[in-house]
Amino acid sequence: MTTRRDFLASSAAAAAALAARPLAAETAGPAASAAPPASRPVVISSANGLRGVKVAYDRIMAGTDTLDAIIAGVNIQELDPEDQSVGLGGLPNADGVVQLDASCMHGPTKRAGAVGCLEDIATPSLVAKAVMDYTDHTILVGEGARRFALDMGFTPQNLLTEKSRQDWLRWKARLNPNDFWLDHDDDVRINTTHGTINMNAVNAAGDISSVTTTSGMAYKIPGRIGDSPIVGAGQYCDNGVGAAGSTGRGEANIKICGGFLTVEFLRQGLAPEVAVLKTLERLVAMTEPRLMNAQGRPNFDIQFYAVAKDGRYAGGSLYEGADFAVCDARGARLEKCVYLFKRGR
Ligand code: SD4
Repeated sequence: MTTRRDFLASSAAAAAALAARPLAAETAGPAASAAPPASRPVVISSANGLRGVKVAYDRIMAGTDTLDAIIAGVNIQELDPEDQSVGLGGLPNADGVVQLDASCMHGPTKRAGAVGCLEDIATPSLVAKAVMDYTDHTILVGEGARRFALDMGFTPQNLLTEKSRQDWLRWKARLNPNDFWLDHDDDVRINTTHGTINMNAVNAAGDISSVTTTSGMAYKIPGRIGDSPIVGAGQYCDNGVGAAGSTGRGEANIKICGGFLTVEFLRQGLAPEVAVLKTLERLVAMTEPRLMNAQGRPNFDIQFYAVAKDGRYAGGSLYEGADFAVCDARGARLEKCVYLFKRGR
């Protein structure tokens, strides 16, 4: 059990570590020493999981396993047709087909499961868990993943909502001014919603799980999978250390195995807010010049979320302004991510 004094000491150490390292000058965010004492259980997620962290926390308090609890949490976004970045209603690929990715890890049993390019099933997080529970494999993709899901009793449905179909048609029409599609709605912005949901939890006994689920990048090339179904990138969990996951540009995360890397930084004893910032630094160092803006910074954003076994947690974003969701004994709320760069500088 981490005492308040232990936590403040580690927060002070984290602040000192931050000060000592060559992070970008404006590295900031909520002061580490302002963080409340760590407590367990705690559930954290990307900001769109605000409802989900509460559901997961309540289930954990009622004795549900951490992975079942957080999957129930992300199911809310997966089944919400209004969330155009996850599950039902997700924006489709370039062919107008919704293809979903998800992965999960269960700390106590050291197991993992994942699906990529899954069609017609609204809850890929549950299919990923079924891969984990019922097969000796880790990742199933495409038609094989779909057939597996049907065999496991999942119900197929059309995941392309009317709203997402209209958004896709608008994107398609504007692709090429010289093609035979007429560009309607000139004043309407093309919807390239970013989203994805990553959720991580530690219970009172210190058992940990993680899950990430997404419809991936809007209008992606058919067959593309992002970081979400890659164990070690989109999420990672080690029951002795902690869990971490990501939302944002998956192509950037895959190259640094960001979920795994963040957990390794926790293993080295770094505080979660330092761990996520160091992962972001590595990501910047691995970014190709073509993706850098005039200031030499990535022209995209990405977030990492981390929870340590003792209940400390943090969210980190490349750019200032991102929130993440937390639920613990103080209730469900959004908190600010620490960040590497201020916007527009
Ligand atoms: C992906 N990481 O497929 C996901 C997308 C995402 O906000 O998180 N968008 O690359």
